[in-house]
This record gives sequence, C-alpha cells and structure tokens, in this order.
Amino acid sequence: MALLPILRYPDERLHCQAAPVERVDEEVRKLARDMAETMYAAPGIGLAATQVNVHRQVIVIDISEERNRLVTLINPELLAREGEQVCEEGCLSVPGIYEKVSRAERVTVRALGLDGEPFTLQAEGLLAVCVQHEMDHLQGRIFVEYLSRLKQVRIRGRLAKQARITA
Ligand code: GNR
Ligand code: NI
Repeated sequence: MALLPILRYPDERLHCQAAPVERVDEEVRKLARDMAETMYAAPGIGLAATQVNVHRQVIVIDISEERNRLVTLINPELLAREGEQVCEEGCLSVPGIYEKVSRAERVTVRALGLDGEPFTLQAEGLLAVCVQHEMDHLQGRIFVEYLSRLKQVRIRGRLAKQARITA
C-alpha cells in the first residue's frame, strides 16, 4: 500500500482527460487500493485517478461514516440523471475551499468493478454528488469551474497565499 501525492489546483494536470482502462489487471487493482488508502488518509469521501496524476478512468468513493463502504468505479458511464440538488462541495485538490454547486439529484452509472465485471450503480443525494464530482475529475473538470469568474480568481489567490505560508 502507498499514499499517493494529490495534485493541487491550479495545476494544469488536473485538466487532463483520463483514458479508459483496457484491462482490469493487478496494476489497476493496485492503483485502486493505493487511491483508497490515500482517500481514507486525507480524509475524503472520493478520489479520482486524475488527482494523483494517473490519467486513467478509475474512481474510489466511500461516503459512509464508518468508512467501510468502498465503491470502485472503472470506466464509469452516465446512463441517466434526474432532478437537481445544491450541495456545498469541497475537493482534496482545492483544500480549504467550500462552495455550493448545483448537480443532478439522482444518477445511474454503469462501470466495471475490481473484478472487471460491469455493474450499475443508482445513486442519490451525497453519493450522487460525489459520483458526478469524481466523473468530472476524469474529464479534467474541477468544481470551481462551475463558479463565477470572480470567485475562481479569488480561490486561486487564496490557494496561492496558502501555498506561500506552507512553503
Ligand atoms: O472529500 C470530498 N468531499 C466532498 C464533499 C462534497 C462534495 C464532493 C466532495 S468530494 C471530496 C474529495 C475529492 O476531492 N474528490 O475528488
Ligand atoms: Ni475533488
């Protein structure tokens, strides 16, 4: 197991498109295990491979309080979306910033599991938010891009200041 370094906004590599996984082999399973360890350590409720600078379509999510409901999504495809919800979002790649984002209330996603078998996930509420947030990462999109230009400029300023303090 290994903790992986997480890219921080504004890093251009967060805007890379992730390629589909061709075969769910031991290398992909190791990546997913390391991502889960990194997510739990952070701590966060989800992590996309993009955030650890691996541009393959792999996501881990665990929204449970007990931290024992790990979901791994490989090559996720959005089959359906319904409704709308607004949730205050954060991101391990945008530390300390929390902003409201509007997303679908329910989504249906088809993905491969760690065994390489396809399955369908129906998600609502926070799980649906997290699935959409992570699928955005795989497409190189960060939640702050849904905010106004002014807010984006302010967030970049705050992160640059934080980086100077921690350096
Ligand atoms: O840990 C996380 N919390 C969170 C809260 C509200 C909406 C989305 C998220 S995902 C985030 C972890 C992360 O950055 N995943 O990409
Ligand atoms: Ni994120």
